[in-house]
Amino acid sequence: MPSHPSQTLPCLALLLAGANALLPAPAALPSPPHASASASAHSLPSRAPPPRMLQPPQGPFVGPRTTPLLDMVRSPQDLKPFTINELKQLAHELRWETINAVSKTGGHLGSSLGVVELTVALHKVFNAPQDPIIWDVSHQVYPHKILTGRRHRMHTLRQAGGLSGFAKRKESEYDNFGAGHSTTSISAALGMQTAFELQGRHERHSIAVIGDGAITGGMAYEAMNNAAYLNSRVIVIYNDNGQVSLPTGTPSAGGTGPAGSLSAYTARLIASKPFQNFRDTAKSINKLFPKEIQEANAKIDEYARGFVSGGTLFEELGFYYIGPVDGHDLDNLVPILESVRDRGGNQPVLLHIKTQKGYGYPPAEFASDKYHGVPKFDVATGKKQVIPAKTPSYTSVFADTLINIAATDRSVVAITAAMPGGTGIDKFGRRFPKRTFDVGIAEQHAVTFAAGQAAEGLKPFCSIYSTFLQRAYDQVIHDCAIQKLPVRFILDRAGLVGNDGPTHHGSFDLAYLGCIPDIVVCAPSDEVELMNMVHTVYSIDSLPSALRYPRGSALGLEKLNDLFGYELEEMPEKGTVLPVGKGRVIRQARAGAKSRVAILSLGTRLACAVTAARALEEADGKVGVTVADARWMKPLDTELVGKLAEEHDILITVEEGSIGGFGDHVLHFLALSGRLDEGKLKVRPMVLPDKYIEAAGQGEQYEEAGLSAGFIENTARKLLGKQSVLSAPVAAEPPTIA
Ligand SMILES: Cc1ncc(C[n+]2csc(CCOP(=O)(O)OP(=O)(O)O)c2C)c(N)n1
Repeated sequence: MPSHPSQTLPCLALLLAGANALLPAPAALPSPPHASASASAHSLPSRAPPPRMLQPPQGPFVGPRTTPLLDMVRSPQDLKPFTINELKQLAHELRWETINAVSKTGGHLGSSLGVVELTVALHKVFNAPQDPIIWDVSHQVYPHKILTGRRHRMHTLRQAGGLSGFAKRKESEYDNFGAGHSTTSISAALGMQTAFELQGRHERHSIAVIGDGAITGGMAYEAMNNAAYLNSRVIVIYNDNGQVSLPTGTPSAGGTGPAGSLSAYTARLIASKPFQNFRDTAKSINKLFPKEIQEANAKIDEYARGFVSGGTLFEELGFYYIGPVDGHDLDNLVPILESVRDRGGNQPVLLHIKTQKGYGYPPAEFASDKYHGVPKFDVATGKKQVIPAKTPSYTSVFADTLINIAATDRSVVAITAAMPGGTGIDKFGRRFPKRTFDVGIAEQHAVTFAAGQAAEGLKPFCSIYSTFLQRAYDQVIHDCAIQKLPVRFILDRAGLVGNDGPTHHGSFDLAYLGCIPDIVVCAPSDEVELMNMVHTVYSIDSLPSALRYPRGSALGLEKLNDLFGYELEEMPEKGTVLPVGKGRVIRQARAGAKSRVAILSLGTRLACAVTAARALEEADGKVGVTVADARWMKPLDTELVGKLAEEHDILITVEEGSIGGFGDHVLHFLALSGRLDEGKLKVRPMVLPDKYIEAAGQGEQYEEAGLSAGFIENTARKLLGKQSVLSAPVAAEPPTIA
């Protein structure tokens, strides 16, 4: 085993000097490492090359009945004495433990299964948490959680009060850096390594594990560039599994190939004819060495590939590149990681491993989305427990509307940053492949790319989750708004998102967009309004515009007719262009009411506002409640706001966003226009509370945030001097900074 690659590697390096001349021409992708078609009790996944699965694999899929080795691991210290064979058995038990746990909670399965061996190897070789292991995105940390003392809590994964679905510093000392958004790991690891070096803790190692998706983000290159400049000994493990973008999110979504050219590039580095010839030569030269060195070199055979492809991008960035290595092969992975750990010198290292997403669980391997994110499922059959939605999602209403518009206008293009399934852009892409751009996990680039397209006369719809657009804030201002370039931002998942928790809530877009001059910001209250607003932003050619809507299902005909007074027999086929900056009144306060309340809502909380209004009027014949839908935050319908303020005693604003958003724009206008001067009008903005709302069901989160119908009703009751109908008084408490 090469305990000191600083001795063995230079031998090989010398041998291979000049190898760059033999750089292989790009070749076909080698077949990925593969699991057994079905796993039986106590059997390890076979390493035999797989037959390509054309038919769904047949179960039953069963894991080991007992987990003797996993039972011994309370912390990573417990697995240190394990032999490689024992580590393989541990990985097998860990894989099935992960499958069983996620089958009961739902979660990110495919990515976790792909890194089981890597997780075991890292905890064997490195000394976490003193050696921080930083998982990029950290959706693949379930095996890490199980090995680091959280096995007994896996049944609470992503549930209220339970384990987070991501790495979280406050959850465990082994989660050295939290995440949820991608491409932060190398910067964080470099920062930590720099701290160790400054503090004289030279024995420590910082390791970033980053996928071929996450490495499409620009920050990775900023960090790598800086790492070499700093002569840092940071370690980067590049987990290359060939899935960059997420085909998840819509039931019809198919698989998506890599959106980045890097993944394809690294795949081509391997297995070309000249390369194979070269390796044979290298092997025969190797035979001239003493036996121990031969063995060491054989163990790190994969190193040779790195030398052959000496001109790789990573080496240009100043990294010592090793790979590609089979990331499921513990026989190689452990000694290679030991070599990386024990190396001398002051150079950052990048170890390139090839893995298979969903590895070891045939239904996940077979599925086009590799079970990236799954609901609860039956382990034996792989069948997911999907409760069919009765109404379409807002995402699909958007996608269908955009498809209709694009059918008549060839200048309409759609952009996604690695989220084709989640944003509905996959659907658009199937219809208009040439007008669809998946740019990888590169939100900043997506926005400026769209700005460039707009500058040359295209009509870009740039669909990015609200939370991920945070990444591209300056691009929205500097590249779009200042230049008045008409990019249409479609912000999906605006508001509370449920089990992904705080890193994924779309809480801030109203606040961060509202303060930018020269941008239009709107939020539909229902699916008909969404259709109308897609048509409206399509028609806005003089400014950028942003349209935000939440995760989840639309209301459906029955509720639309009942709550909002529509008289629809079926959904309209297409939307109409709305007047920009004009809201609408949904219901008027009952005539002759003694106490008059106005609820002004922006977005889909409107349904709750109507429910609350009905309850208030029903409970007291002297109370009248008007409900209005603001539709636009920018430009604000000041005429409507002014009228509501003048004709009511109480004005409550409701939105699914943080402080600083719609309610503040209303208050600002009321204050500046003097409508608060006499002190008669009682105003209450209902916004998300000033804290991070933890993972839970979306419904539970609305309750916690105080944005359900009951809370709206209660806020009005309090202002009317009536008794609370809820145990918690009102949502609109002043924000505090803890
Ligand atoms: C900034 C940002 N944009 C988008 C996402 C959504 N997202 C989560 S995982 C993922 C793909 C990650 O691919 P990769 O890094 O290769 O990991 P894998 O799931 O393939 O193991 C994406 C796009 C995100 N988490 N962060």
